[in-house]
Amino acid sequence: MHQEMARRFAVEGTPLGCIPFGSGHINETWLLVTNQPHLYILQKVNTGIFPDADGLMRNILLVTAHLRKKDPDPRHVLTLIPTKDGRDYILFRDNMLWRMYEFIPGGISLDQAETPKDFYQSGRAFGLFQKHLSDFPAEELTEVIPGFHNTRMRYEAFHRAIREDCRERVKNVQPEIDFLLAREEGAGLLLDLQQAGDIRLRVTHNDTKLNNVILDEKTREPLCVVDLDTVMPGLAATDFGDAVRFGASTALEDEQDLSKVHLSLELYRAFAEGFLGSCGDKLNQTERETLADGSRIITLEVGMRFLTDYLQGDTYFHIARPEHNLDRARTQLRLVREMEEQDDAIRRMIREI
Ligand code: ADP
Ligand code: GN1
Ligand code: MG
Repeated sequence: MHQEMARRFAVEGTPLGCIPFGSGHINETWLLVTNQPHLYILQKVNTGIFPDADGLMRNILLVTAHLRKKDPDPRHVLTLIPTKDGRDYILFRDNMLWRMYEFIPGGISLDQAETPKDFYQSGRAFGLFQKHLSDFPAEELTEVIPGFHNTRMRYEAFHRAIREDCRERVKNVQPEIDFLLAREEGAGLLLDLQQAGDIRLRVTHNDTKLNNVILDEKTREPLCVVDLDTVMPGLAATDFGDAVRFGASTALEDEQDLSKVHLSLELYRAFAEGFLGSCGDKLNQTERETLADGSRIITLEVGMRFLTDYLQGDTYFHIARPEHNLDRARTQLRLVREMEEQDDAIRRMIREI
């Protein structure tokens, strides 16, 4: 199927083959090789998760056009490859979304920072992304997944999964459930501040994992922010926090040996310096003061989403082993605990920066 789809796009040269690519949990991604040096990224977007394919692609077209005005370097912004009949993407049988991007040459995408500098650079990339979109009218974007980072709604889904217990897995994870339930009350903090008008909706990325940034493989400078499917109105603290949850851990997101999983304040600081250095002047005082809350709350939320998916039989995130989502949930809860323990130090550090 993907070979057939690849042939429908207006690529240079003749497609030779597709190689599965990247470590995303949602879409299917291939590197398309042709008989020319030019490479492409082919993706089948998960329309079970993103049912509004047109709205999603419209967001990406709007946002990339805006970013290109700020920085015309082709390696710095994703570029869609049109189909041979001049469309921006293929909606096959009304529900299968296929698209192609220029491959960003000379870049790397990391699941773990090799040095704090790498993570600092990813902070710069997401900070610049935020800054460049700070004058984009957020209301023009479709909310592709309503309530994507509405932690209260995520709690409701979690409660439902526990009640239904369709795979009879609740009995395996009572300590993890208790951990999450004990923190439900504080989880709406950012939502309350937003409702009160103290922090505002901005155009945010909403999935700021380190592997969603391409760094130059030689200089390790930021090249391009990718994975724009979830770009929509959101909160700066969430973008900041999601990056830290993934990248400031001393282990991979799915590490099974929890003794290896710690929050590194050195990495946290590196990201915060990069991020705030690029967009700190665009944020108001409350936004800056709630960055630490953002990292704790989003880590809690993602841990809960992994556990919810485990309880529901692993229908959302791609898994490679039976308890993969449970392993992921456990690393996140471990990080939440350490964020709580180090809360004072984290706040002090952010204030210093
Ligand atoms: P998912 O939603 O499944 O995470 P992504 O859009 O993030 O899908 O793509 C998966 C991975 O493919 C990314 O993490 C990145 O490493 C790589 N990738 C995506 N687009 C490009 C691109 N245009 N050039 C180079 N690598 C890319
Ligand atoms: C998913 O697509 P990917 O792998 O970059 C998920 C994020 C989670 C992340 C956890 C659309 O991101 O919200 O934080 O996994 N994306 C979606 O690793 O749900
Ligand atoms: Mg991704």
